[in-house]
Amino acid sequence: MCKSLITIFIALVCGGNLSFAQKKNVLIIFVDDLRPELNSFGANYIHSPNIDSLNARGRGFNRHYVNAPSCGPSRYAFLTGQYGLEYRGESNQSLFKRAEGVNDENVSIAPSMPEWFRNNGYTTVSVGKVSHHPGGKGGDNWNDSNILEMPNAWDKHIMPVAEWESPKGAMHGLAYGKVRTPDNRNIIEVVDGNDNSYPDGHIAEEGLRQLGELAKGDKPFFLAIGLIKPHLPFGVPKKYLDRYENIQIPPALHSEKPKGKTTWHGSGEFMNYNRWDKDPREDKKFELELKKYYAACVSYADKHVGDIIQKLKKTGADKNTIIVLWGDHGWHLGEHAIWGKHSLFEESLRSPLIIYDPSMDNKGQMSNAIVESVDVFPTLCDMTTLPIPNFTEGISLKPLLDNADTQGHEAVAFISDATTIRTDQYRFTQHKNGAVELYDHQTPLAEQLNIAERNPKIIQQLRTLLLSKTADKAFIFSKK
Ligand SMILES: [Ca+2]
Repeated sequence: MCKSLITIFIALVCGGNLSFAQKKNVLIIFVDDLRPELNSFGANYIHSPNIDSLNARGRGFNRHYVNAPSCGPSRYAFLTGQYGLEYRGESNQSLFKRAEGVNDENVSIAPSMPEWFRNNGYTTVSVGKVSHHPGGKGGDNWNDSNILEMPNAWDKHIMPVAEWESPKGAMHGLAYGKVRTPDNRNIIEVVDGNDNSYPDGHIAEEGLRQLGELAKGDKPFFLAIGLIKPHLPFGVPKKYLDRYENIQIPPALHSEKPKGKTTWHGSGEFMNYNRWDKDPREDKKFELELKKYYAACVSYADKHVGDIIQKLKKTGADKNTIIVLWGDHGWHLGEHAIWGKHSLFEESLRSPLIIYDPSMDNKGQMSNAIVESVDVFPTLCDMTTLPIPNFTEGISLKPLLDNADTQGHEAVAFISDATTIRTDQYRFTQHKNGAVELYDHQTPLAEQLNIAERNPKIIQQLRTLLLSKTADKAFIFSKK
């Protein structure tokens, strides 16, 4: 009796509904290393009908920036609503480092987004690569149940490893269970097989299974499904590559290596693959071939996005489910002579974000406002009428969902030895060694011309803004 009264009281406080079942469900689809290389984001040579269809029904954010240009720290920011500057230098270990604090009763760590939803009556499930390690476990093969990346976050966190045998093996898996090794690491691969030739087929299937079960439950659900492609290696079933056989893919718009101190790097992650001694920075034919493989991997991921959304519709839960699609960072396909991510240029930081709510107005209108990944946590709380936590560093995007013309705000991002802020007009980057970069996006050369030297006043203003947005943590650089 007493318990049911408390339940009703909590339900009333949490938004006026009489039961949790009336809360909107949340379905988040993570796509690894997906830059806005999508038809509806302007890359008209890409076949991405399912993501485009979601975009046409929801709100696409044309200037969404991640808070770090690498998988681990970017997912940290998205999943906690905090920049995570205190973990800079931890790179893909940042959520594990946070978990050490969560597991220490003498340390107070704010709940993550899934934990917040779980504490507020949601069933939370992750499938695939949601946090950095697919399945969310540590250890040598990323399958040690005693080492969790996000303690308390999930009711279930699943990684179907199929014939790859472990989450670590599946992460960079080649076709049919082959695991990437120093001797077996071709950068591109094509097989005449079905969708399950690569791990994403299995992740999507498990995602559909979980979706079916969750839709039957009496609690609202928070389901995150993380696809691994188009992450390297660019391996893909042939039918997706065939789509690009007669398609002209344009070369990189600006492929020159930048002068002076920047966050340019030599693309070690990429160059480490077997490339048959070819370098796309010098070999135009190879450049275009790689871009086709990236495109094919996007189409392969898009197919799974379509299956997940179809399944949601079949369950009937679509009428009460918010859908988010998020790329965990951008990717240079040769721009600034970089192949990969990890820089603080636009190409590494800009990624697709789409938010769909069945009840929203002005569907399909793209927002051109600057927004950042830490905004998603407060936004989803706002949309589901959960309390908006006071510890997130983001801002609810609900006003932008209500009206696509609403203004955004500056976006912060960092790597271990530099921090950047993007405003409507500028990108300002401060390096640990004191060097600065300033780019004016209202000029044609944009990030190809560093104008820092003749604009000390603008730099001072942007530095102050950056410090205020990060509670002064922007320039606490790692000791590495
Ligand atoms: Ca990634």
